[in-house]
Amino acid sequence: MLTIHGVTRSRASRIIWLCHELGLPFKQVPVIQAYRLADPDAPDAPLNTHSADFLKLSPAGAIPVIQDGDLVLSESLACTLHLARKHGQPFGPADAIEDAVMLQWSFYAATTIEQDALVILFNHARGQAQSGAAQAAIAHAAERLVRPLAVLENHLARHGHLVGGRFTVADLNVAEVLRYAQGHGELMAQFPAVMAWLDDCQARPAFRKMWQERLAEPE
Ligand SMILES: N[C@@H](CCC(=O)N[C@@H](CS)C(=O)NCC(=O)O)C(=O)O
Repeated sequence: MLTIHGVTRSRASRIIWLCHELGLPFKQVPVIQAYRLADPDAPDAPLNTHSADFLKLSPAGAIPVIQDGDLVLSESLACTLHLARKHGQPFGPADAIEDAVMLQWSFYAATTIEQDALVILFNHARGQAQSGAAQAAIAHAAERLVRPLAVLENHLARHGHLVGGRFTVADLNVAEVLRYAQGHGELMAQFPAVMAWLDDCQARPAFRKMWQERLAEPE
């Protein structure tokens, strides 16, 4: 059986959402981020990204990691792309061309959107951006996101989905990255097709199941 190492309040959410879409059973090992613990190195600390046993699987010390048979794989987007490809349509590629375009959008999200979206998420989380520095960081990140969001807007307004006219792993990967910026209402409102698509992605029963599980975990 597939094993997912990582709590749901992490990028493991991406893999869990896909497993729910696929109806794929998995075992979850709730490795938690070390930075969320007061003393991750204490002998009685829960299994975390500093734990020696986990570092054997993930030298980078980051969740999520999956074990799928003999394969040990890190990088959340590589994990979803692997599982989608393995299980095929509708979430995975129909052919090499769809596969390439799914990679393209996933890399686009990881390299062009994720960092700035995280700045928005973390600065909102830290005291609702009341400090001037937090507000400046959010404004700068939002400005940088206008260009990739315009690219998405243009594509989604014409095609409805990222690849193949259906919901695929590419939509899932990009939606999960963009979720970090979703709290910036002013930014998102400039891109109605992106907002409608994101709403549709997050209305899917598999997303909602993952989200309920995530909310059930301690903050
Ligand atoms: N690019 C990696 C990023 C992995 C990552 O940074 N994971 C965070 C949690 S979402 C983590 O494990 N942080 C561990 C720590 O800082 O202790 C991926 O997509 O899997």
